[in-house]
Amino acid sequence: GLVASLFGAIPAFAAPTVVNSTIIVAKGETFDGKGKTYVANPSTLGDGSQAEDQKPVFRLEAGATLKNVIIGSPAADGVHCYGNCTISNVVWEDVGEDALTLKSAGTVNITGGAAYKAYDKVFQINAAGTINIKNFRADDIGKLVRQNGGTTFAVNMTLDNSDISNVKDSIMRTDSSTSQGKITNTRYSKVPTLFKGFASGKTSQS
Ligand code: ADA
Ligand code: CA
Ligand code: CA
Ligand code: CA
Repeated sequence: GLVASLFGAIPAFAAPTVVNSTIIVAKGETFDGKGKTYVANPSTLGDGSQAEDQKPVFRLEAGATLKNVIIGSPAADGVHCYGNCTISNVVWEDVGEDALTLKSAGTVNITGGAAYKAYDKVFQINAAGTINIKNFRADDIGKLVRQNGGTTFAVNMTLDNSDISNVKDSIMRTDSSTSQGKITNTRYSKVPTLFKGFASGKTSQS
């Protein structure tokens, strides 16, 4: 009927897809959400609070790509990357425990998209590697990138051409003397500290 065809024609009005069990993007595969919104089932994945050990909405195996996805609320533990992953035009409307975690060594390339309302961390780095963030927006967050507290492996963090506002702690934080942070061409508003915990000479900003 008329109502059904109107809803079909206007994707912005589509109901979110409730994810009951983690969506796995296999090695080397691409998941294209085509702009749809995905939310966690709070009773199976997690309620998006600060409780640890919630499950991710998406799990990316090595070399996988996630694109054109909106992660709504609740977001549980967001996205987990097991090795290299590509994140393109992914928006976290209300980050859960955190937005994305690097779970095993690799490079995370994040281009476009945004993250909002992260009580603490947006990108959690639990393994050695690189995180490159470009053309991104973040607002109302604790930290943009946090290398897991107390870890000493090397993480290379870059942020380019982005817009970051209303940060409680810092943009990039580590406890590792070998990690590096680099911020270029980025606009800030209400960001108290760009870098925390880096050794001298390991950060740059221009
Ligand atoms: C905290 C916690 C870690 C890990 C991390 C995460 O930093 O101490 O053990 O769970 O969160 O990956 O969310
Ligand atoms: Ca955590
Ligand atoms: Ca939140
Ligand atoms: Ca987490």
